[in-house]
Amino acid sequence: QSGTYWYHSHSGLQEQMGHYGPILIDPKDADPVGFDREHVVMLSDHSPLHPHAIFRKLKLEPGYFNRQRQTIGGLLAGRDQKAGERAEWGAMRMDPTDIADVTATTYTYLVNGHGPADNWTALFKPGERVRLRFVNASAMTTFNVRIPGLAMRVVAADGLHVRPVEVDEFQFAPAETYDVVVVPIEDRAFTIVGESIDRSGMARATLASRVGMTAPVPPLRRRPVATMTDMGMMAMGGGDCPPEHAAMGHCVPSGGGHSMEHSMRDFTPAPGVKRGPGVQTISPMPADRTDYPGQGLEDVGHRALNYRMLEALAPNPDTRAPGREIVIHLTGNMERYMWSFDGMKFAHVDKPIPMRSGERVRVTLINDTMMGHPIHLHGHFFELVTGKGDHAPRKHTVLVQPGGKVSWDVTAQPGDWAFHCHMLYHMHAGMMQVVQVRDAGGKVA
Ligand SMILES: [Cu+2]
Repeated sequence: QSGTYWYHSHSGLQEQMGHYGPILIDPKDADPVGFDREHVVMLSDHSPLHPHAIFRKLKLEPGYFNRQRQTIGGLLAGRDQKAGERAEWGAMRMDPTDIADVTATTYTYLVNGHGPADNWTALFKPGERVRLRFVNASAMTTFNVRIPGLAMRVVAADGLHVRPVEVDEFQFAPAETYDVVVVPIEDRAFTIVGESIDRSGMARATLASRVGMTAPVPPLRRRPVATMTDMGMMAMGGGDCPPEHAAMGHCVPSGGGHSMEHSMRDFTPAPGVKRGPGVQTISPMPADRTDYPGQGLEDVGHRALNYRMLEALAPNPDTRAPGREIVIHLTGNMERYMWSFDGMKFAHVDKPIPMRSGERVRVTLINDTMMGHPIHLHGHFFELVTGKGDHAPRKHTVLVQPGGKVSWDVTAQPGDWAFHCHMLYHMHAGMMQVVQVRDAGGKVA
C-alpha cells in the first residue's frame, strides 16, 4: 500500500481540536506518477468554539450557523426559490439553504494549519510537474478545490492511483484525498482555492515560483440552493409525471405541498428503516448521482470531477461478483439534528452488521436526507459500482449525494470495523455502525 492518507483521533471530538495530520507512503517500486516535486495540501476547519459547544448549538438549533438563509430580497431578485416552492419546503420543515451544518460564521478554513491571510505558499520552478496531495482533514467541511489558471490532472483518489483525468475543479468531502499534478509554465503565482461547499468561506494558499508572491483571490461564488433532486425526487415536476407513471412509482407528480409532503413521508421505498422522530424524510426516488460533480458545481462552466470519471490504474484485486447485497439508508432529522443509519442511531443499535471473512458483498447506500454524507469504512478499500469493470475506482470514503444512492463492492477483511459518516457531528449524533467480519467458526482469524 502506498499513497496519500491522513490520521486523526477517533476519541470524542478531538479531531475538531486539531488531532490530525497527513501520512504519505512512497511506493516500494517505481511510482507510476511522474512529478518533479510534491506538496501536501491539507484542508481543515478550525473554530475557537469547543467542539462540544458547537454540537450543543446544533442540537438546540440546527440552522444556528447558517447566515445565508433565503430572504424576501432574494425572492424578488430571483436568486432564491419561488414563493410556491418555498412554501412546499417550509411545509416539510426543510431549508434548501442548509448546505453545511457548520459554516464560516465560526470556522476558519485552513491549509496545512494556516488561515487564508497567512498565504501559505508551495514553491515550484516554471515547467516543473508539481504533485499536490490534497487531504480533506476537516471535521465538517466539503470543499470545492480549484487553482485558477491551472488544469489539474487527477492521478490518485483516497491514496490509490487512477487513470489520469484532467479537471479544473473538484469537490471532496471530509476524509477523501486526491492527488493532482499541475504544470505551471509561467513565472508567477497561482491561488489554491478551497471554497466551502456552502460558499461561506474559503481556505486559501499560493503556488508560486518565489516566496512572497501572491495571486488574485477570487471572490466567493453564490451559495447553492438544494433542489428536488437533492430531496430524492429526480423526476418530479410539471407535466413530466402522468398519473399512470406515478401509480407505478416511476415518478412523483408535483402539485402543491400535499403530494410532496406525502411522498416524502412514505416508507414503502425503505422497508428496513425504523420509523421515528429520527427520520424526517424518505427519498421517494433516490438516483445514482455518481455522475454529479457536487452541489454548486453543476454550472461552473469548466470541467468538474465526478466519480464516474475515476478509473483504477491497476486491475482490481478481487473481481468476484458479490454474493449478496446490503442496503443501508442514511437517515436524519435536520430539525432536531438527529443522524443515523436505517433510522437507528448508534447508541440504540444492539448488533453489528455481520459479514463473513473474504465474503464479497455489495453495499448500497441510499441518502434519505438533503445533505451529502461522506461514508467511510475502516480497514477496507471498496470498488465503486460505476461501470468500470475490473478497473473500478477503489475508495475508503464515498460522498453520497443528497437524495442519491451509491453502490460499492467490498471483500470483507476479518475484524471489527467502524463504519460511519465522516462528518464529525453526524457521527457523534449516531450516524455510525460496526461491521463485524468473522470466519465460518465465528473467529476473527
Ligand atoms: Cu453525515
